Amino acid sequence: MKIGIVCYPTYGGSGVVATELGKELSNKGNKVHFISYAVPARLNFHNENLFYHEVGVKNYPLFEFPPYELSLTSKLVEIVQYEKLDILHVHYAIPHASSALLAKKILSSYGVTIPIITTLHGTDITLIGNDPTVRPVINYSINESDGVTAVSESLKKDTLDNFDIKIDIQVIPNFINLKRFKKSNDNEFKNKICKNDEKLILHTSNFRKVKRIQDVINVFCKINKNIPSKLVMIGDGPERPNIESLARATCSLKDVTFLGNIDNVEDVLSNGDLFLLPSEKESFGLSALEAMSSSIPVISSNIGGLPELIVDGKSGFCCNLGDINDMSKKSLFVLDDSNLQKFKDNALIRAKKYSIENIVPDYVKFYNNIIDEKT
Ligand code: GMT
Repeated sequence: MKIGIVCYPTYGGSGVVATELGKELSNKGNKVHFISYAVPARLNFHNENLFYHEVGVKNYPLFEFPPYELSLTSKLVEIVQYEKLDILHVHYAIPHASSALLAKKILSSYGVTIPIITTLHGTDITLIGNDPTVRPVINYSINESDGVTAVSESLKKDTLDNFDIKIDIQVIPNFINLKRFKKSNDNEFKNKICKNDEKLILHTSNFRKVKRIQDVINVFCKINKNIPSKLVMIGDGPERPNIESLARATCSLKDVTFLGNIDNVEDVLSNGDLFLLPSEKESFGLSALEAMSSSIPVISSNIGGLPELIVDGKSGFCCNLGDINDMSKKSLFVLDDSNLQKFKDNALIRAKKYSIENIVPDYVKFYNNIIDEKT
């Protein structure tokens, strides 16, 4: 199959899912063409089946804003036509699905048919979906796609509840490469941070408000009062300065480390004891799955897709949003030496359900059904 993938190239979960999907499909012999404005962050390997096409945006004095969507549309028209793609898989309704739909119309005027699959990852539905400046475009882009997937039952429900949806939405969850995200026995990273055998607590995100990172700090402070522990924060984003100030004001600074964005997240996760994800919205929670694959139990909020992923009381706990006391209490329970190994084992068992080998074939089946139906 020849597949075009359109995604955000940044560190966010949607870009990671799109990139890992494309890499796996190319390993299976499909020709995969990534189309974006920069090389996707995890597109760090190459084989003869992988291609990247950059969308260049020209800005003329006439335009107050650079017209990215139009450049993307034109690039899609070019690549579908000349690479003879069988299907376009776009991640996010706006602007990717809306651009792809315009490209499809243009291509049909040349006699070229291209089915469009849109995957919903969350932010377009749960955060910006109700904004009247984009709502009609999101609604239209979902309904006019040839196939639509959502990354959790919760996101599917939110989409159906908040939009006027006429198309069936298939749930295909996030997936994980268990060979890459795995517990390591050498403790190399942990030994550097936890010199006195403290417990290693971790958080990864893009430091947006919706992640409620202040809860991570506050929960950690309570853990730290009871158990010798260190907190390592991975990622970067708008809230980082506020959170660093909060950490300085409330915790023992020598116990909190901010790593920023790093490429080798798996090395840090490979020695962790507990992962905190107290988000206000989380349509799936890929970072929690990466932790669980590394045998790390997760304490999270009970919102979005998190309760579908984390088996409460087994691979971690899902607590009420913002309930710092409950999150701290449950963290201490998990970290207790008589419980920790069981939670770690269960986290890995749960992650195996979402292995790349289990989930990617669902996308392939979905592509084939849509191609058969629409061409
Ligand atoms: O979590 C983020 O802020 C990044 C965001 C994105 O748009 O890349 O992630 C979303 O998609 C991921 C992949 O499907 C999901 O695992 C995340 O839960 C989802 N984030 C939110 O819903 C906030």
